[in-house]
Parts: sequence; C-alpha cells; structure tokens
Amino acid sequence: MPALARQADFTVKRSDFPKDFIFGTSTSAYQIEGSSFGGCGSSHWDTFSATSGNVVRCENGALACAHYNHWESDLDLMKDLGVEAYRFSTSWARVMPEGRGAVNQEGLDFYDRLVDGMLSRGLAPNLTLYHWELPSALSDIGGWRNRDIADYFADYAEIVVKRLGDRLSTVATINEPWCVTWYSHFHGAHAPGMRDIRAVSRAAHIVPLAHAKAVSALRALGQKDLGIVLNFEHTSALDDKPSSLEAASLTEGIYNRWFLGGLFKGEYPADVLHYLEPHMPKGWHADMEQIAQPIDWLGINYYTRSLVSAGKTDPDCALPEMIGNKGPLPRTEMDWEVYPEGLGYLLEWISNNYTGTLPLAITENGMANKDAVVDGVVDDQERIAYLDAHFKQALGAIEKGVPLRAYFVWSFMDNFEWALGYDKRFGLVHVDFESFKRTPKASYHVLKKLLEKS
Ligand code: GCO
Repeated sequence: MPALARQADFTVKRSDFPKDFIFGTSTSAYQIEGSSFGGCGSSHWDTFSATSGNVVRCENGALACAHYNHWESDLDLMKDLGVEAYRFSTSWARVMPEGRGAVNQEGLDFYDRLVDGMLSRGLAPNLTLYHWELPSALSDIGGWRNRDIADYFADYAEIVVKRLGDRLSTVATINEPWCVTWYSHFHGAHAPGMRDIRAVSRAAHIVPLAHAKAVSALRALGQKDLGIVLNFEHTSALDDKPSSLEAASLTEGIYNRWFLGGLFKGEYPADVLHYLEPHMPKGWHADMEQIAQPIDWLGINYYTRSLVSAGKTDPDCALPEMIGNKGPLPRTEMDWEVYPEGLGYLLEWISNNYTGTLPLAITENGMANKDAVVDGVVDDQERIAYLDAHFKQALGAIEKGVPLRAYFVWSFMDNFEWALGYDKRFGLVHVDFESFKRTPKASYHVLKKLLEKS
C-alpha cells in the first residue's frame, strides 16, 4: 500500500474561496465532554461500551476530553485558530437524563454558557441536536424502533432551542442517519449494537420522521436555518462482474440515496424499499409529506470511498450480502482509503440530483493519523495533505456552481472515536487523555495561517 502523502503547508489560499465562505471545526458532545460530569443521564453509549467486545478496551465517554471543565480554554484555542464557526452538539441525555420529562438545568446552563462563550469569541454556533446519545430510558422502550421516540425527540429539540435558539447560526436535527440506523441496527457496530432487518427497517423510517417532527416544532418557534447532516461514501463496484455492479448499486442506494430520497423527493428509492418495506411501520406512507418538508441547508460528511462486491447470500437472507473492499490507495489510521475526488463527485451529484440551489455545507471531513507529541510538536503533515486535497475538491465544486457555503474540519481535537475508543486521533489539537493537556498540531498552525485575513 502506498504511503500517505505528507505536506508542510496548504497549496490553497483563503482568497481562493468566496468571501463569505465559512471555515469551522466540528465536535460532538459524547466524544469530548465527559458524560460523568454535571448530572448527565445514562445513554445507550454508556452501556454499549461497557459490554465487552463492542468498544476497544471497553473505553467510554465518561471523561473523554473533559471539555465540560475545559470548555473555556478550548474555545480560546478555537478562536486563536481563526475559524468563523463551531459545529457542536447538545447531548439529549445531558439535557433530559430520562429522555423526556425532567430537564437537567445544570446541563442546559452549561450549553447556555458555551454558546455565549462562542459568541464572545466571534465563533458562530452551529448546533447538532442528536449526535448519538440516546438516553438509556428511551433505549429501554425500543429506541429508534419505537415511533414515539420521534415525538420525544421533537420535545427535546424544542427545549434546547427555546433556551439557545436566539443565538444559534444553524440547527441540524440528526447527525448521520445511516450510522444511527444501518451501522447501529444492522451491522451492530454502534449502540445499540443490533443486527436485525426489522430493527433497521423501522429505524430507517423513524429517524427521518423524528427529523421532520423536530423541524416542524422548531419552525413553529420561528427558528431559522434548519437542516440535517447526512454521511456519504463514494461507492462503486470492485470489478465488472454483474454481481458486483448489483451489490454496489444496492449499497449506494442504502448509503447515499435512501435518506436523500425521503428528504428531498418524498420517496424512498424503490430498489432498497423492496427489501425494507415488509418490516417498516404500518402507515409509513402518510409520513412522507412531512419528511420531505423544505429545509434550509444540508450538511455533508465525507471521509472515504467503498469498492463493493457481492457476498455469498443464502436464499433465506432478507438482504443480499454486500462486501466493502479496499483499493490500492493510501489509507488513514481508520484503514480508510484517501479519495478526495469522491468529495467533488458527491457534491455535484447531490446538488444536481436532489438539492438544487439549497445551500450545502461540508459538516465533517478529516482523518485519523498516528499522531504523537515529540519534543512538544505534533508533525501531522499527512493531515495537512489530506485537508488540502479535499479543500481543492470543495473549490472545484464551487467553481462548477455547487452552492457550497461552509467547510467544518472533523475534528477540533482528538476524542472518543466510538467503537474504536481513544486510539484514533482525528484532531487539529492533540489531547493527552490522562493529563487532558492540549497540544495544537502542525495542521492547526498551518490552518491558522491559511485563515489569517490577508
Ligand atoms: C461519524 C461521526 C463522528 C466521527 C467521525 C470519524 O462520522 O462517525 O459524525 O462522530 O467521529 O466521523 O469517524
């Protein structure tokens, strides 16, 4: 496998981007805050990670980066970096420890201070309402398989936005529905760790429904700039075999077309629906109009590509087996191939086929790297090369007329990388998970240079 490219500086310039283009960084609550602080309730990630075999060394988000206690200096570092915006999330389990009913005032007060802290440092707050901390009490009653959760989510969204909404630049309902549904209810890789066709079929409809109910509730409050964040992989067939082409097309349908179809066309793609419909909640058709109600922007998370071939499927399986393969490209610490062209392709494909003139934002892009502090320095030149190549793709898309408005690097700092625990470092800032010391990496310093107003 070829080595990752290394690069000491960016080749793109700030002035290559439109004047009002927004650069930001991104994090999520469970991955950084420390869920043991401040009266936060139990979430399905706390119990999933405590179950051996699910998360490396059973690591969890109890302490994470202790951002709950270090938020002021973290925001100072972000201000110093020179980004204009910060994409953060509120934890449902922190705001409502039982998922409904009582509010943990201490939790809401924390987010209130955090948002004020962003504004006083010139950082535009971009909120995500669900980045995966489903309260355990809601998991107990079926989580995303239970239609009632959609209403509870809308109630939670209202409570957060009533408190913070007057100061937010944008609000995203749900982060990465594919991960919330397929990765968590069919592949079993994320909480709640299920592998069940009925579970995923229900969740794949109830998650968009929850988004829609939250959008309706927030619109009624007069909240502006409402969106959702979807993740995409560039998907193609491993080879020319008809079975590979078929498997790639179905994978692409599940990953890239299902949620776009529901949200922007009011219909799920027929090739995927064929497999899911027998298990979907009764009366699902009636929800499609609400699911497809207009939103104000779409967030796109992009990291890598997938080369798909067909597996051996037994006749009684509900869904043919699809295998994701790696090609010959250099890979990050996640073992993900670096394929910047996929970002350019997807931006054009999404806007041409689904979103038209709707503003788009890259809400996550970045890489995990083998980063270590040596003599006080983290020389992550691989990350600089990775970001530079993806910035170029973003620029290319803008030149072709894609209404791309913002780019958020994942992530501001190293954090809890879900099932992979603390080994995978995605940050512009290195975190020592014992002392909680922060060390800006080389990528932070060159990004700061790029962002300096010239
Ligand atoms: C996701 C999440 C992030 C991850 C990041 C790297 O995409 O899984 O939004 O929480 O940490 O994507 O895997």
